[in-house]
Amino acid sequence: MFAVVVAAAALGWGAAPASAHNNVVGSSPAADAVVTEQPGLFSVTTSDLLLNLDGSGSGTAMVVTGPASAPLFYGDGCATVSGATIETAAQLGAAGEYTVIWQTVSTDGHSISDEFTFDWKPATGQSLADGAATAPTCGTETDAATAEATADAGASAASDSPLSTGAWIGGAIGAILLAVAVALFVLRRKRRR
Ligand SMILES: [Cu+2]
Repeated sequence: MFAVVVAAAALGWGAAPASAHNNVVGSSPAADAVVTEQPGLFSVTTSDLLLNLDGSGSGTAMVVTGPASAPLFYGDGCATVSGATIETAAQLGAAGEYTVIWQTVSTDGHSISDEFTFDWKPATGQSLADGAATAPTCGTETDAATAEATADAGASAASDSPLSTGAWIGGAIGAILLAVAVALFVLRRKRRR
């Protein structure tokens, strides 16, 4: 699996101009797919290597949300960068349409983000996750624990409106800009030597 990703990254690297924006070449699950078993991992593969700014995937985030009627959030919001691919782990909840929202940093240093949807029709015997009422922010365990407690509390907690996906992306873009600034600063220092 890892070798395939690396090979795809190498092909993308050779085919695309070095300064180009990465394009999305695929995802797992595929966009608009009907999914019947817990995928476990969700990924987006792009046409070129992604910037892994500090080696820990800062500037990259993914969240799985759904179903459409009363969206909850699944996973911890953390995503890992591997070559041209980003991925996150999550267990899905009730059946319905789910959206994977993601963002990462293109080879040229630009932030790229998008989303795709798929249809979750769990086969019998699939265990379903509860989901969280608020969007996860990777690395803040306290927020995640609070969100899960809120979700468990049920309908009475519905007044805590979930963070909109726009606000979620907006907050993370600030982190990306900072990370890019740091990366450029480090690159300049290296060139001077
Ligand atoms: Cu670009």
